[in-house]
Amino acid sequence: MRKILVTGALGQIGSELVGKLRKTYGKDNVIGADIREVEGIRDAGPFEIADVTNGDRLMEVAKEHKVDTIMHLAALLSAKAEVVPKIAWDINMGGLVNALEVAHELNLQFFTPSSIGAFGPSTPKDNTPQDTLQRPNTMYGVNKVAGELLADYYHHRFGVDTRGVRFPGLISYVTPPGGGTTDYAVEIYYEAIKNKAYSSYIGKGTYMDMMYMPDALNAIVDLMEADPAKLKHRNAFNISAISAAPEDFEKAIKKHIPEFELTYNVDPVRQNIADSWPNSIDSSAAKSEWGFKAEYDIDKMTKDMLEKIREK
Ligand code: AKB
Repeated sequence: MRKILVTGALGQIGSELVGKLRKTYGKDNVIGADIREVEGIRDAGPFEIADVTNGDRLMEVAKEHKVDTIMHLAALLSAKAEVVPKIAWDINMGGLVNALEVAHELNLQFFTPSSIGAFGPSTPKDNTPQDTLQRPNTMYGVNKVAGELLADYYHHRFGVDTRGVRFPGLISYVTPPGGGTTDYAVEIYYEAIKNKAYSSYIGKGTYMDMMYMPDALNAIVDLMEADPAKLKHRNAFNISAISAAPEDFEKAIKKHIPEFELTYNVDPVRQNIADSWPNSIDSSAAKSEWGFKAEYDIDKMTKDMLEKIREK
């Protein structure tokens, strides 16, 4: 049985991943860690306060709980990182190297997500290959490319079992994202139900990759359980389920809420970031090396999102 430490446990991915892992591996075998605490969090299972920029604290928590796996999720997202680039560097890179050091010293299996943000304006835009040009022009992108390389380095230099995916924009009804460029694709559902209207900060015709959270969580577990002998890549598998622009969400939502109205009020900062990212990425390496598959297309996801938000 695994014993897993999850950093960023209260974030968009962490708050759902911890629950899924506890169902799979047992409640006491998954330790959530975050920089803050919320009421009742310790009733659900083990939880520790830990700032990932403090390597000693991370080591202490990992040793105390005798974990064999670390899933390092704590990070600032793309739009927020443009507002505070130096802080983003400290958290995204400082936290990552600390988590990798813990994995190295304690011989832990390691997961951290990269992102479509690791690509830049000179990357091929359509069906973006697994191995291609990566010259991002955002702090988040610089962090993600450096992170992919660093995790590869810890694998080939020290033999750490590092693994990771390039996540697209993740859509979920549980914990809202904060500070991302793809956040509009979550907000649009809440506003569709509340106001039957949404004003998008991303312009018409701007395609980006997206994925529903259940597919993202399955991808993490499947990759971590994959036979290492089959992995040619390790830390930056392209994975995607949906390539969509705001008007595609509008069309899908209108099937359930015909009066829904989409307008545009483009935010130049987030639009610039979106324009530097691919329209669609090629997930074939993830499919062939560890069997990645996504269950949700935009219509299936939209139906579920609207139902679940209404139930809330
Ligand atoms: C963001 O928009 O910053 C994230 C991502 C695609 O990495 N959702």
